[in-house]
Amino acid sequence: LKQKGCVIWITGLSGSGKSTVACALGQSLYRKGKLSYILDGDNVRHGLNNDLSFKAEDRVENIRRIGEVAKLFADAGIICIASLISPYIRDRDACRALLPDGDFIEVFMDVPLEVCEARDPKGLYKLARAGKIKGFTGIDDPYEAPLNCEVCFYLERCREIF
Ligand code: GGZ
Repeated sequence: LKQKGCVIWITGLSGSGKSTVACALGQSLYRKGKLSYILDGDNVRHGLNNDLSFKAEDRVENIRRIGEVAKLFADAGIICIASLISPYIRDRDACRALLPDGDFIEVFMDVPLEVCEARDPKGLYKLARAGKIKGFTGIDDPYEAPLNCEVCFYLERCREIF
């Protein structure tokens, strides 16, 4: 196998375009003959992580498990694209620390809350504002933006893509 594995970790608010970028990246890698696999927080929460809620300690565990699985994929020579809110710097850094230097590429979807909220693809912000979802990231739960990410998608660029 000629391919070397790595982890591309996409972080950002709900509705910031993580899954869209993950998908586009997966397709682009496929066209180049590279094997990749997407671990999407929302999907993994239906299976492996279906015992976890959105409380802080469960988010920590969600991120930890996805980080460990992503490392297994990278060890197997696969480009693993992890796409989850992963709101805490500490936990993203812990996932980074699992991999050799340079093998963890952090991608920040730098889209302001107002823009994500205006998009509201699943109507979740509306429910959160109405108090029907408690502890929604960006509304009444924190999001810690990366300080040292490898790639940053700024709003202007995102407007072009979406
Ligand atoms: C944030 C929530 C919540 C709360 C449900 N807070 O846009 P989506 O719908 O498809 O993606 C969000 C997804 C977040 O799961 P993650 O595993 O990525 O989160 S974390 O990394 O923080 O563990 C959103 C939906 O689940 N969702 N309730 N309270 N997002």
